[in-house]
Amino acid sequence: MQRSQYLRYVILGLVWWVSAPASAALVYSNEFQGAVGSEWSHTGIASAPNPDYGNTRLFLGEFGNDTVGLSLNGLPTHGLTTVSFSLYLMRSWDGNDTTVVNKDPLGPDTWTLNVAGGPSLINTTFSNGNPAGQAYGGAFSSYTHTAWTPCTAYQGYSGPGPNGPMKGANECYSLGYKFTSLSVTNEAMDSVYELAFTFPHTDSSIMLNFGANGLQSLADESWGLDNVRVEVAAVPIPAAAWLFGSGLLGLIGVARRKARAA
Ligand SMILES: [Ca+2]
Ligand SMILES: [Ca+2]
Repeated sequence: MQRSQYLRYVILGLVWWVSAPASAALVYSNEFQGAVGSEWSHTGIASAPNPDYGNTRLFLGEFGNDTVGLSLNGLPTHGLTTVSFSLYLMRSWDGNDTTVVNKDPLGPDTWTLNVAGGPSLINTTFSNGNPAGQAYGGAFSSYTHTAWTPCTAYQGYSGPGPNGPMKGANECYSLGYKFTSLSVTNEAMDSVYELAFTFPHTDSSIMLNFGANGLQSLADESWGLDNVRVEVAAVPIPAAAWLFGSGLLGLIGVARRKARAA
């Protein structure tokens, strides 16, 4: 093979490699409509009481100040991992409220997700109506899995916290949970957030820890998970690689011109 022909193949190979899309592979999904496997540290299933669902909207829960682990092994070679899920928040989450009632602080009511031995993906507070507001302020996710209209509650919030209760929630009052205390009776109180995180990860196994802290009892504040998906992908080729690649092509061009001139 002539050197120029060889160079052409190298260049074609480089162009293919740089322009090949990073395809994602779904390695795990669970809608919790059946039995839960040993990949989960907690296997309890709850049913959203909204009668519109006919008791068929099942999810992993209910949890309080628990750490709920998802352990996956045998992942294919990858550079990035994405975890996405529906977070169900039931009853009177207090967000940023630190008021102490009967020696018991109402909050902050914190929810977290981290990768064992890896990054913390979220560490925030949520409020299902407490006017102290919440730390989470994400925009509505574009991903929705039900016909429920995205919640518009508290859009005109002007309270003390940075974000109003239920800011960024995809659903409000849709699960059918009710809360009763000294001041309210059977008040609808729940929200659903569609969350997704992508992070660098190369190990063939992963342990995801979902958790909450600062909560009162389950009858007062609880949470659950649904529609959990884990995907892995190759690292997309960044702009720097394009520049490097085009620089390399330029160098090859110079080398060829020199070879021809010699
Ligand atoms: Ca479900
Ligand atoms: Ca609380």
